[in-house]
Amino acid sequence: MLRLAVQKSGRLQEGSLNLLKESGLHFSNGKDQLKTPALNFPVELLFLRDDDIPQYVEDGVADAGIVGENIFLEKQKAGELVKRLGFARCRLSVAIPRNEEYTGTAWLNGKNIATSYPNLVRKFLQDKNISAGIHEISGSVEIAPGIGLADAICDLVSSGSTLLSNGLKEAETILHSEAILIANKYLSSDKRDLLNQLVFRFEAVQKAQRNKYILLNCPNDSIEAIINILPGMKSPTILPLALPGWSSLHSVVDEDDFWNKIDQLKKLGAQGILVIPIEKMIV
Ligand code: PRT
Ligand code: ZN
Repeated sequence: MLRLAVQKSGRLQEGSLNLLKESGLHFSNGKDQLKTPALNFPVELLFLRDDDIPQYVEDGVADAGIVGENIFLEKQKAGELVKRLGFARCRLSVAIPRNEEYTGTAWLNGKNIATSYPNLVRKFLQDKNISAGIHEISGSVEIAPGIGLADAICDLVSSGSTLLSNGLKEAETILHSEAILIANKYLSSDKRDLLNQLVFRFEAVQKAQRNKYILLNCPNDSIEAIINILPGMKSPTILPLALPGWSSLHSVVDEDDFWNKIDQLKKLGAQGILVIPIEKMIV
């Protein structure tokens, strides 16, 4: 049985539970309990505050956990970063009052920075050779300059609207973060094996999210050119249409350059293009 820590409630919870669900794991009614076993895979979920997850993983109370990279790096607990999970993306940034003119990191010399991330801020200041005070607070960091508690803050930003509504502007980004899977460094071989199975499923889900299944009709003399644009996994499937001189071509396309490819395909005479989500993808 692998014990996996996830956030009890908050910004990481939905993404974590969705990933597990899409990976085929079923749970009875997780959220209100402290722990719950999966009904069809030897995993037990522990519901914890995100700040506590790195410690639990270091101690081996949890074998693995899903947590923000920001928390993992800040807490400085022993643990292995197993996989980036691509959700709960944000950045840890230094922000200053909007009416200040930011002249580069030297602006921070002699200033006071309020943050919930003292270790990451200290490291940033050391790397940049800046001497500034760090004022550790656990919440509502963005109000610190306004009430005269600090000259600047360092906090997580996603849309930037919290900074805006508190009269602040982003000056430096010190970390880009997303949800990550971490694990205890000394798992038994049985647990390591379960973790690998879980990672294999996560990867199948992530690959599927990045790719689309594409079907189109094309004149036979365009097939070769279209195969060059849509090489697919091994190679595309070609099926003859009832209409002579035409074929149906099925392939997989990466979502990122999807629109580019659609334009090229249309130029080659492709018609009836269908793009369909993929649920799981194992290469
Ligand atoms: O109760 P618990 O301790 O478990 O939860 P928490 O309140 O400490 O954390 P929570 O749920 O707020 O965030 C969990 C994780 O989500 C963080 O550690 C990050 O990895 C990730 N994440 C992603 C964020 C954000 N985006 C985010 N925008 N965490 C916090 N914020 C906050 C930020 O602190 C600021 O107050 O949102 C505000 C800024 O958002 P914008 O959109 O206005 O820029
Ligand atoms: Zn927290």
